[in-house]
Amino acid sequence: MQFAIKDVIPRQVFDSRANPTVEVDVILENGIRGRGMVPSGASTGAYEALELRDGDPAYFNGKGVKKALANIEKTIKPALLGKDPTDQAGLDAAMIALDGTPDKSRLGANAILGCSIAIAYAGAKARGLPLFAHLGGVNAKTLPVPMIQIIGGGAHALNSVDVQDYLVIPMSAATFSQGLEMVANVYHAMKKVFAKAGKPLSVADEGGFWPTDFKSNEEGLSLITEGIKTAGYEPKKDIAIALDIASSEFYNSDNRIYTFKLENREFSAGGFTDLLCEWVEKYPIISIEDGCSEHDWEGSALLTKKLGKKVQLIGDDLFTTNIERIREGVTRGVYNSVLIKTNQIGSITETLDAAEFTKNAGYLPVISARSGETEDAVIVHIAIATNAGQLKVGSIARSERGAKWNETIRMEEYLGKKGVYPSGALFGRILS
Ligand code: 2PG
Ligand code: MG
Repeated sequence: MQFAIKDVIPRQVFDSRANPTVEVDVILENGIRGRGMVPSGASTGAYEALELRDGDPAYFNGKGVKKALANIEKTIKPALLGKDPTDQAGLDAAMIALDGTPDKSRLGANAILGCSIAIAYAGAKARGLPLFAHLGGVNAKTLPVPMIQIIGGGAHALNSVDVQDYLVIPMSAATFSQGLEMVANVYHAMKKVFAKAGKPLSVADEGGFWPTDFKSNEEGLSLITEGIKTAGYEPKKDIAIALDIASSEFYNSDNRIYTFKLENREFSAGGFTDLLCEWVEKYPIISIEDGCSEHDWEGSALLTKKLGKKVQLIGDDLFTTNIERIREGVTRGVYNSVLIKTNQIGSITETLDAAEFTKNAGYLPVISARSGETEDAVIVHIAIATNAGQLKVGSIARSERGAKWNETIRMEEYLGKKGVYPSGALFGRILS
């Protein structure tokens, strides 16, 4: 078989935070090569699949991935050699069975995912198709509405603010490119807004602005609203704000308290969800991710009761791209949207399954990058393959982020008139 897998070559490379990560090349008999690179989170959910690190403090603070590489070499590679790379579901299932644990802790989710992505690229090339078409079939054609970080905080900026991501979503753009252009205009306008406010800046992990002297978490909301106006847009109608509160990072499960360290304030779930309601009243917010902790189902249900008809409520740490957890959320009526991250679950097939399950449940899937990224753009193809409608990548600046936005521009061009762009209409149900 000229398209059979002939070789699997794992190596350790570096991600955008200079941490080691897994890269895998899958090579076919006829020389075709597919390459997978594995991203890595910082504010990771407790229920994520296991990222296998070496744990040797003398080597990259324990973050080496040599054990994952060895698992690929010794256990995964022999199972893949001679196999058909277009059988994504079959090969992913084989790797999952070889691991045999619920959280991929034997071989490592990073080992399995690196191979899974490389297989996907090799399979697409073998079929002469762009990756999204290989994974999604003939009706894969929806370009994602971008969700783009303007200010980074939380674990991505030494906790200078408690809220992790202040992002924007273009609402009135007619095409993906136009939406990106609008966000780029806001990004540049923000430089003026920060200069006027006299804010010293650094760069957060996902390429967004990192203001080092915020006095409150709310400051980011008023500054971005000003940035939207400075760029010539009408807040909410043209460009809306999205937040990733990442509140698991500052929730104490023992006393069930949320703490904003920056402001020295403590909240019960009731108080914290009230604060989020106040922000929604005052600012052009359309989406809130992880408004309550991954350990706080009751708070999450309360937030849904208060805002579930007005705002997209995304579960990231709460759901961890895991169908069992998404099912629990749907059954409890918690949130209305799911963040989908490849390495939270650890294979392409399970990622596609999670997106499909989310859509079938009537929730909105948002395909997402991690804070530690690479030049790989597989998530763009997953977004189009699943017709998910939304993509969250971090900032519009920095090349590991640009790799995704630029790949989407290319796919928009490739799809041409066939491409569909959902625009702000995507939020019709929750805006009504
Ligand atoms: C998140 C991501 C991206 P991390 O929380 O959604 O912003 O961060 O990859 O660190 O989990
Ligand atoms: Mg998140």
